[in-house]
Amino acid sequence: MAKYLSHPTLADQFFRDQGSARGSGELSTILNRVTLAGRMIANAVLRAGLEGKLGRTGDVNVQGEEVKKLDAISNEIFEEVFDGIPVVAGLASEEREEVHVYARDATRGKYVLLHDPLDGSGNLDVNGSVGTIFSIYRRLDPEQPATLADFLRRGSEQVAAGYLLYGPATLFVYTCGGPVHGFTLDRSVGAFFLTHPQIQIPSGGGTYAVNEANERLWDERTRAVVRTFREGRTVCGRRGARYVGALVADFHRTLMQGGIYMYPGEVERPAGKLRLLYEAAPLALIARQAGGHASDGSRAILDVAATSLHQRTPLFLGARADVAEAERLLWAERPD
Ligand code: FBP
Repeated sequence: MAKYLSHPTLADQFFRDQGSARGSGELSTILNRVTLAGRMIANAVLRAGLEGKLGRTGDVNVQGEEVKKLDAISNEIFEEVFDGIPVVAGLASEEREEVHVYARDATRGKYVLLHDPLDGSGNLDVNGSVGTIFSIYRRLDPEQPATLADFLRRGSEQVAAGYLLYGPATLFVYTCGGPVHGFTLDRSVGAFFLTHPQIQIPSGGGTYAVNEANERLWDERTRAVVRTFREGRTVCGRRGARYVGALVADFHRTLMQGGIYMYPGEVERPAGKLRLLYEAAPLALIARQAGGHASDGSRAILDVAATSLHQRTPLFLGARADVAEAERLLWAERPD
């Protein structure tokens, strides 16, 4: 057992070892840059109250949502961190209407990265957990300059995806299409160490997470689904209720303990609130690789081909049996 190292396995060495079969090492470089951006955002979140960076910028983003100061700062951190390396040709962000293509030699940059730089930012001013979600694709034609087509993809084409969770500890969870691995930040040395290798979603137990205050917005089928989970009448058995209000935090609990996260469509907003490309699809890849599933209520999230950058989707995400039960209830002959 190491005497001084927090844990024997450092994230950057782990990425290289895992990627050695792939050879190029470019994906490892990108993942290391994501953890760098994550450490910078974790620090910005930690110090925001001390540096007057809580609250709003006064702007409204493409989503029609008020932008928090830390939303803008986190997005700028990503743009700066990835500007310095040639392997990423461009970024797409919840906070930017258009894709951000780096003005340099177009034949470099085999990859593009999509991200929600600060998910759950409504929690910031109350010191709640928040997160970052990222998704990486190989470009369609690296010989050509990056275009919107490189970003409008099907989730099953992702070469890597994951998230950072800024909670009591800062965690980094990712997959490159194989197992899901989790790392914990040792702030004293600024390094991530492997603490959760080969994560699998437990098949039983856990929680159901949904904003039940939205019940008035749902159709009867959706109300029946949530009522069945609330009353413990699903085929999976009883689930406790938890709702943090940050997708990353609610999903991480589901990944570790089991159950389901739901953000259903609404009568007036059938696609719901969450975005396909940089919220649902990356977490859907994590869920699948951890033995779980993600659905929009009828289709697997990973099968949905994006047609616009900020398109929304209903989301049922978590243990395979729980998501299947939600789908069954949504399409049952008549709501009970
Ligand atoms: P952003 O904060 O990045 O816009 O993410 C959307 C989100 O905050 C999720 O993290 C969270 O699960 C959900 O919205 C909460 O929505 P609501 O407040 O309507 O329950």
